[in-house]
Amino acid sequence: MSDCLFCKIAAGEIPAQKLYEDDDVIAFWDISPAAPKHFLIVPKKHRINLSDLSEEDDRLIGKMMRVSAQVAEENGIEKGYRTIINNGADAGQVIFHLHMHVLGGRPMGWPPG
Ligand code: DGP
Repeated sequence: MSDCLFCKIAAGEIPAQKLYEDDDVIAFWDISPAAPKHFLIVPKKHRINLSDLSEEDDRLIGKMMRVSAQVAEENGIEKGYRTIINNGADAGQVIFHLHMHVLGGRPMGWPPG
């Protein structure tokens, strides 16, 4: 999508501090971290959020989950981290390109706010 920030980051048109990239997904540090380690896993395909997925995306979502664990381990938070998808404005989604937050490096409370 031409006017999407995360599409532009995925295409290399806007810089980000990349942690991982392959043909399907990219991971980069969140610009506004909510934990000592906070990165995002983003599919390169434009999907608005979970509600925008179809069956053809099943492998992609599986890869996002696996890559989150790999990048967490590479960045020293494998003993405990939280993955979050803010799905829709009421859940706090502000960037309408699907992304998974991965947060670690501090104790996490429950329930989340
Ligand atoms: P959400 O509220 O789930 O839509 O989270 C969007 C996240 O995206 C938020 O934690 C801040 C992050 N973010 C927004 N703009 C940029 C950017 O230009 N670069 C990076 N690295 N992260 C961004």
